[in-house]
Amino acid sequence: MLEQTLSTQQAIELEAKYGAHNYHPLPVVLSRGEGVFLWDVEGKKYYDFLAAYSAVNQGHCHPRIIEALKQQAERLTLTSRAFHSDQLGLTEKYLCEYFGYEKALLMNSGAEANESAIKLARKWGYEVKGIPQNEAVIVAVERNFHGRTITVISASTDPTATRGFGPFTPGFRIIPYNDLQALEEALSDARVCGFWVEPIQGEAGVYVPDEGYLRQAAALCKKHRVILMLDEVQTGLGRTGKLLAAEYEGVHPDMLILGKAISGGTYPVSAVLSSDEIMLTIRPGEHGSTYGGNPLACAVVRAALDVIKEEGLVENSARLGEVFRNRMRQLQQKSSLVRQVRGRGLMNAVVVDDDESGNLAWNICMALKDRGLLAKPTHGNIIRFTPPLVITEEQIHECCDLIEDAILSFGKNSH
Ligand code: IF1
Repeated sequence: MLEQTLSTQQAIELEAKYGAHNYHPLPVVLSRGEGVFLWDVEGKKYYDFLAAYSAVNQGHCHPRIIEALKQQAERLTLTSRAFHSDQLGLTEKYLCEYFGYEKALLMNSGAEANESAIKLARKWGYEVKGIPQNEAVIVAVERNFHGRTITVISASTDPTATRGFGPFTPGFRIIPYNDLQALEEALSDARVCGFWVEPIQGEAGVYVPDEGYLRQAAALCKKHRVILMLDEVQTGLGRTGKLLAAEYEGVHPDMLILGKAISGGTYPVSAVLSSDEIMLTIRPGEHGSTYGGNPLACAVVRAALDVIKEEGLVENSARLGEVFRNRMRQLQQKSSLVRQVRGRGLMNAVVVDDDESGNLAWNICMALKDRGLLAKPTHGNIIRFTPPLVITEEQIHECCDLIEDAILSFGKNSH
């Protein structure tokens, strides 16, 4: 079939007719991306302020990463783990040295990395901590988001993520986020093998816990011999102004879960990094994945992580995150529609004065789209702003001007 250029309407209709309706996208159909920019099928240009939920920290179609993808794609893309490849060991070593761990397990999606983390924590619980078989408990927190698979959503407190998908996997204890007393109490149960948490809750709407929470949680995990399982799929790789959000608290988690920007938005890759003691509890034939650690994924990961270091994306994220939040706080003074601004680095959210319907947040995002900036609300009245980390200060100011203009166009400009 000839490559036909679809109109926005045609593309949306095709998806409606032939695709699962598991998303409610903004009515924009994108056909090209470069750096912080996206173009729709009508050629309109946008700033991308979602960056595919932090998978495109390096910017769209980064030439270094695309080149690595192309080179490897013409050599060898998949052997399966039935055989070795010349890419996997190199990449496992690269990841271990990059983040300071003894072993890496490469998977494909963030959910799969979290599933693998659950299996590792349980196996370690039985074989090393001595928890009775099938009694291991993993502690998770309210408003968590770790993916969409059945075991992962078994720990979810979000009815939208769970309704109609039961029965669920047992072995999870849910406690409030940012509550050390609840954590201490939960960890005193000798059957607990892991504490599974995001350093900053992304999907819930960029919830930053109190200063010290993560550090004291790590200390409690050590005291109770529980694995600290940090899900940095979204917060990792420079997004929050540090290579890992855990660094704000000087925490080096026993188990680090990565995804999204680990491959710079070019190819699905995820990983669990941990110690020999934990990783080696899984033996040959006990876990795997057809595409896990494939040569193409490996080549892309090394290029994607090189880019983060060589282009100073962590520092850029920290610096421009401050600039962005300052601009949003100035806007808060001008408009009663802006209820709260929160975040770290270039992982920010603006809470608008909206009812739970989220109509205002949605309409603001539509007004932003008309002005050439793409963002999407989460949980009704929270608009997440997470641009690629390659954005410049000048572009941040231009985008803040667009955001200000859009929000002020909804009236209620003064308190
Ligand atoms: C959707 C959310 C963001 C994640 C964390 C694991 C995963 C994610 C902290 C799973 C994935 C994505 C999934 C996507 C939208 C997006 C999202 F709103 F769903 F929660 F980013 F906030 N841990 N988040 O954020 O990784 O399996 O998707 O590769 O499912 O709607 P995945």
